[in-house]
Amino acid sequence: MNISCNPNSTIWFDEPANNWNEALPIGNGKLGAMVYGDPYTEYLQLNEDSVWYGGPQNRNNPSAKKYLPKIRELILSGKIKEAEELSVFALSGTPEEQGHYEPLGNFYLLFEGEDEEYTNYSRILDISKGVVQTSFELNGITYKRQMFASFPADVIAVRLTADKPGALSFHTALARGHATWDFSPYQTQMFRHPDYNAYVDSIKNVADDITVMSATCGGKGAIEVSCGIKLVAKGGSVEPIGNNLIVKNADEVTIYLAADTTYRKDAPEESVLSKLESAFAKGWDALLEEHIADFQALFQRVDITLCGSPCGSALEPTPERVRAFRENGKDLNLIELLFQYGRYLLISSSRPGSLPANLQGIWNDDYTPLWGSKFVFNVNTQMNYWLAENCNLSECHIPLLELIEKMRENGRKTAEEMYGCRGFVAHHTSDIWGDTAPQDMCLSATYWVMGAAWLCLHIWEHYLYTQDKSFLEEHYDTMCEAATFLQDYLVEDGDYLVTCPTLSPENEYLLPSGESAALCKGASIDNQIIRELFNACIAAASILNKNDDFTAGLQDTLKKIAPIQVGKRGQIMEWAEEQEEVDLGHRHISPLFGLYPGTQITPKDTPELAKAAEVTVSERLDYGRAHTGWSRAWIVNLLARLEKGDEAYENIKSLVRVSTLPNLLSSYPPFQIDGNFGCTAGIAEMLLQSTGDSLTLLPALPKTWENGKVTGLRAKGGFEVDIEWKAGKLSEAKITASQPSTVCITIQGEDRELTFEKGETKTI
Ligand code: FUC
Repeated sequence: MNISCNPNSTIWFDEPANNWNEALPIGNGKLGAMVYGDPYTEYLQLNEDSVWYGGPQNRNNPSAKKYLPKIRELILSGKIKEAEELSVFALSGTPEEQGHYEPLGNFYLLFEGEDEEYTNYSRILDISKGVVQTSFELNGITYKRQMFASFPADVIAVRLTADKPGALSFHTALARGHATWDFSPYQTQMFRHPDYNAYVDSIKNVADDITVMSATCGGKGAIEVSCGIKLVAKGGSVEPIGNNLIVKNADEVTIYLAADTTYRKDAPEESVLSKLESAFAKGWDALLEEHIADFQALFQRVDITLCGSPCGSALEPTPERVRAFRENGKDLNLIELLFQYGRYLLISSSRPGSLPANLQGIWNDDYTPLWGSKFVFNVNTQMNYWLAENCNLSECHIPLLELIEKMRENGRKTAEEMYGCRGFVAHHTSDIWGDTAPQDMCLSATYWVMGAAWLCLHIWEHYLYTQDKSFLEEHYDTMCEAATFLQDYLVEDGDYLVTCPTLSPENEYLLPSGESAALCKGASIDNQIIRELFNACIAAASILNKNDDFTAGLQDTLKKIAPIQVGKRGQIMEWAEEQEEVDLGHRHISPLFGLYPGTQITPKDTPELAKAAEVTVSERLDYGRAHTGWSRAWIVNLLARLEKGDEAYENIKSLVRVSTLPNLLSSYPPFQIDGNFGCTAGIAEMLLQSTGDSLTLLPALPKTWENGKVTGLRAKGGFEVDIEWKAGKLSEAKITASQPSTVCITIQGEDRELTFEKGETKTI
């Protein structure tokens, strides 16, 4: 198989990974690895998406209902510090932590030899195929390793070859603990592997060619994990000794690796063994062919070409390209690569049947990762899916939509037990059991009840793009239940209904006393989410012919939700009343929810609010933030909606400059995947925007992207769109409608109306 060296689909290094930030990710949605590629110690750091500490629990605070009226009274009468003090005791989860994600383990191939020099080294991830290839020369022999994670077979497959017979001598080691600190040849090490197997139950050779590792994640009713390898050698010998497989003088070796847990399977080891046998029966060539066909069926739906300034060269290793781009910002192939990398990462971390991409997708090497590597709903998890629909990966959205359903039952209990409300609620994070109680004791994040409401907008988005009415019918009640919770949770405050207690994630304001505070009533983002969700429910009801008392109730409530307000500095107000921000450059840009991902602020329909949104974006940037990858990516999407192409591109450059690791993963720091996904979504948003009734082509095209072409983007209303431009002007667009429709097309300021038959393509 040939590996691409296209500058827009290749990430490569001319040396092995020195650390995780240089390793290369592969994944099939559920099972993943970071590939290090050391000639002497090949290292695959492994993950499986259901390897989590803990189990389902009821953490709803039993005192919440009793103290809720008091907390509300304190907030409404301005006694914020007292309300905060009480909320920490009465509203925090009991205990305050949900489960957290853990690594699956480590897989090593330890080669014989004593540190001879190797040459011609390369380690390549071909994102157009989902294959990593390492090659190098040692003692006059060229060695090659290829690996991929197959979705259809649910295995990682590894193939080792050499251009001289009998050249492969190594042993395997499965482990679950801290990664080896020493990649020097094992034969030179006296003390091998401290803490190497700190978190494992057993590692055994269960056959002459199969090793199985078992582990328990920890906590009551803990998840049990099984991970196995099966090794097939051509030539030479394979001998099981201890819990290793010792290969001597083989010509070629293939290894299959599978993993399962009790989260999905009653007998994970049986399942692992059966996957290993099926992969073995199929063989490397057929598996690889099947993998590439499966992967490319998704990946190749969208293509992008940006020209206009000197193009980059894949001949330079990726870190060099990034370094050069930081200085001159010229390599547009790198932008194409970043765009497609987001799509690659979503295909590799979120497939039907897998769990949603967490804060690190699936790739994490820490047993207590930052923020538990959970699902975080005050922007991060949603951002992971901003690209799913417009970048033509609708199926990859499914795991998130399933998690919402998993949270529904728990969310009903939390709503009732903590707040005495109907409907279902989620706070700002969840785990794989769909936990909905508050997480942490963080005043600026924990006591926020808008998680389910925001998430349910993904149901509506999925419908808008796919026009799949049966999907909408199936999930309509879920959206309504999230709305019902809010109907009950809202309290009167003068002429308005407000959420209370709440906060504006994760910003703080100054009280007259000079102290900072976070709790408040009626945060602007809450009002915007309520409007977006209630209007989505009303629209869905009309599509499904469900107009009834329920939607009439939503209409009544909407009349009492405060409009978006403009503050003293000309900015969009973040709180119900004008407050002095503690941090004007805060990374969260919550008050602009209505601009993106929401639909309430647009330059065309609400020019004054759009102007105020610009002020807010500038303030956030001027005061130095947007420093995390995801915050910068949100800014890109906001600027795209404001039709500011050049500024959006400047922020993509900053994302590369400040928040991109050598392996092109986005950095919070540390690695957090939302920045990658948000960046891809933002680039698509710069080229195409849609509402269902309208399509805007090239709404935010930067000057330096003079000529280019994008194919296969999706638009709300069920359209697929190809756009080509020359000298900054549209040259051709091809629009295909999935159903009969009339749509207004805006091309660089000019509107025209087009009517489509089902399946019809029109070229402009
Ligand atoms: C939110 C953010 C943090 C971080 C975390 C995972 O709490 O404010 O910056 O991204 O999620």
